[in-house]
Amino acid sequence: MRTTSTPTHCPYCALQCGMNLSPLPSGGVEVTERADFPVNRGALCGKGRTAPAVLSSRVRLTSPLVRSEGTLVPATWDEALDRIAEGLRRTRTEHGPDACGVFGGGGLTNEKAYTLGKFARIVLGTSQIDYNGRFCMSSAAAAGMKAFGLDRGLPFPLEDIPRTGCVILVGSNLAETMPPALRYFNELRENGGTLIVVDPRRTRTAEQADLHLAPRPGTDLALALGLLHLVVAEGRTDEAYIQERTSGWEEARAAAMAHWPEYVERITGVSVPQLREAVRMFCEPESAMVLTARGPEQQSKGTDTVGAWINLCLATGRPGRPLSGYGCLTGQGNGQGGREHGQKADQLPGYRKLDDPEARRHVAEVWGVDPDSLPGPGRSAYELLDALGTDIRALLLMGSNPVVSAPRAAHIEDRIRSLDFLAVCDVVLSETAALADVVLPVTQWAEETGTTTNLEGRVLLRRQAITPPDGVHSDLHVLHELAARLDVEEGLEKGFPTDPEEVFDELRRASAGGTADYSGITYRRLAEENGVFWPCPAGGDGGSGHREDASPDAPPYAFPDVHPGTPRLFLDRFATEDGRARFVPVSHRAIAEEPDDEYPVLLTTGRVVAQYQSGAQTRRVDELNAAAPGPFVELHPRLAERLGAAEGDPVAVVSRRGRAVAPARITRAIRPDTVFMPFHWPGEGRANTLTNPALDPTSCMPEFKACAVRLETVRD
Ligand SMILES: Nc1nc2c(c(=O)[nH]1)N[C@H]1C(S)=C(S)[C@@H](COP(=O)(O)OP(=O)(O)OC[C@H]3O[C@@H](n4cnc5c(=O)[nH]c(N)nc54)[C@H](O)[C@@H]3O)O[C@H]1N2
Ligand SMILES: Nc1nc2c(c(=O)[nH]1)N[C@H]1C(S)=C(S)[C@@H](COP(=O)(O)OP(=O)(O)OC[C@H]3O[C@@H](n4cnc5c(=O)[nH]c(N)nc54)[C@H](O)[C@@H]3O)O[C@H]1N2
Ligand code: SF4
Ligand SMILES: [Mo]
Repeated sequence: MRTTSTPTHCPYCALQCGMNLSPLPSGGVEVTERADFPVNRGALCGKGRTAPAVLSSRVRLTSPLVRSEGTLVPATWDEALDRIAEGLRRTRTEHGPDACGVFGGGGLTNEKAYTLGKFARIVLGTSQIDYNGRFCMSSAAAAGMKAFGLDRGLPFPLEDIPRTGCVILVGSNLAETMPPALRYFNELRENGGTLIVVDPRRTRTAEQADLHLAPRPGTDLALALGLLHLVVAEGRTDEAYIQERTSGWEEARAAAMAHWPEYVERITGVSVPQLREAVRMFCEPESAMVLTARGPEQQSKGTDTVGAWINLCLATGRPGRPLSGYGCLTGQGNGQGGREHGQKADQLPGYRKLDDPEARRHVAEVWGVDPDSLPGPGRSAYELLDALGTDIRALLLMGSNPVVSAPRAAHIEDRIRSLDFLAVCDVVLSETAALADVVLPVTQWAEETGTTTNLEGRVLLRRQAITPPDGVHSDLHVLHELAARLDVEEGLEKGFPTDPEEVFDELRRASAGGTADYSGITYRRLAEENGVFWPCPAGGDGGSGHREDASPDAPPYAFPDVHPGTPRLFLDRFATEDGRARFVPVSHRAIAEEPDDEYPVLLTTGRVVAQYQSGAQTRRVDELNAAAPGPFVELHPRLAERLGAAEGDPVAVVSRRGRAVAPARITRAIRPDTVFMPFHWPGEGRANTLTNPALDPTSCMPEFKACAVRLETVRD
């Protein structure tokens, strides 16, 4: 047992707040303030503060479980691993490698995400791997790639926010989803800058804003086009910047000019004077930013929607200028790194493309395999889950709880139940793990070391602070053991080390020369520098952080050839071939499922401060349950009155996918045509029973943020 306090990071969201963990004499661990980490300077939200509760063996798994006569019963690790190897081997023999699916998560460390992708491609030989990040930032990622040739959540550190002139925060409720980040926006306003929040609800975040625009859900694309129209009409474009640093303006301009402010007002419900005011606030200061989160992104046109907000930034000369530009607030703890190193269907490490011959050659060489043996791109997350029990017969799941979090969840639950074989690695018995044939209990954040990449693109070292309980092993151990058991080739497991630093060193080589180049980053640097921003190519020292010839006590990284990392992107050029950012010509289109007589109300979904995601972890923490005990339906008094529902009455929300019931929460903070449900709970109040899996054609993001429903009162 360690006795000193260990500096590390929160297990939950993309802010990756720094914290110190100190072992308690009575067992367990206590969170104390870690002021040296700049992102949160010691501040934590309630989830981070109470995270140690999930380390307790009262709520977490400490033994493998295998299904026997219908129920899950404890088993040894050898039995459980053998069962998984057998399930996967049989599926592969009977139905071919693509009948084995793999589903990962954006909460997994870089080392795990990298190893999971490698395991799928070279042990299982399957193309069928994707992860929950597809449900998260994929639309912003796709739009960023199109426009800038590179996708990194924020192209600048959070510390730039207080010094910019104006921020438009689109569909982010960060007062609840990243509370310590609110400080940056408060400082912005103290410094005379302004904040515009775009959200159909008057959230705690919107309450902080100088201007709150409350569009109808699913209409952000029209809103952004309307703003761009006004920018052009009022002569506020930055022509010199457009000339020098962009391409494609004419088409994008023409598309925007078709979106008259009055037309946009009709679509969005945001008045023309408000549109004009937003344009004035955004264009007058020398610097300004647009930041998006899930509101505009989780739409069946999320990629075009983010593209429209980027167009607005480009037309006004923001990206690649000091204290300015477009950024996406990523979501999960490793939402950024999790999408860079190969657990995504179309991707190889270093943000390389799986269908790029040069990328395949490079990565195959690092892996010691023939490039032609690597499978091609597979299906996106929803498509993969939808294929379970049909073409995909066995699934290995690590780091997600789709029974609660996937769109059209009742259908996905059925698909999962129809699998021949399901193995889940988790820290708790999630709703999805409860359906598995084998469940493996894995180590968690405080019990293991690994790296994550936060929303700023800052790679961080999460350090082990305590010894894991008996009976628990790491995800890396699981993949090592499965590689040994699936022995497609003698000794293959040697390519699956269990030491995270060894994995990271291989990841560095695999990412070298790629878009997300980590080759110059070492554990040692991460420990000493409080994180390093990618891209960070290896310097003349080969990336070890030290020259061979340097004396052991020479100051580290004092060498000019050690790359300092890249806190700010695009200052000289964009990552496109010609160095120019690309406008995308986009036009408004409707959501996939407009309300009609039968389903006249819009449902949107999201989060509350005290619960995290599918709730698998936070629903096991008393203090958080006390603050957020269960689901609810947020609705406007006018809608409640028409329905005949009073505060707290059970309300049924019915969509073409199913029916959910939760108590009414009546508030003027929401548009009268819209209801909101948080998605953290399973069972009767599961919001995802209702949601529409209509996918964005580019990013394959489902439309979590808008579908048609009707409301009914519930009589008992
Ligand atoms: N407490 C808590 N914090 C979290 C998480 C959590 O589960 N709980 N999850 C983490 C993760 S993975 C993520 S992705 C982030 C998400 O962080 P956010 O994006 O801030 O979270 P959401 O609540 O999903 O959505 C934000 C807002 O979008 C609004 N919205 C709904 N529809 C629309 C629309 O059509 N247009 C616009 N402009 N806005 C709309 C909602 O009203 C909501 O207030 O949070 C991270 N932090
Ligand atoms: N309606 C609606 N649905 C949504 C959204 C929405 O806004 N509205 N948002 C979507 C978004 S943005 C996201 S990110 C998804 C998230 O939804 P999920 O993918 O379900 O995410 P989590 O609930 O975080 O699930 C992570 C699981 O992994 C486990 N776990 C944690 N750490 C580890 C680890 O190190 N190893 C292993 N093996 N397991 C671990 C946790 O206990 C938990 O069971 O939900 C999506 N679903
Ligand atoms: S804001 Fe995010 S990273 Fe920070 S303590 Fe809360 S959940 Fe953890
Ligand atoms: Mo997310």
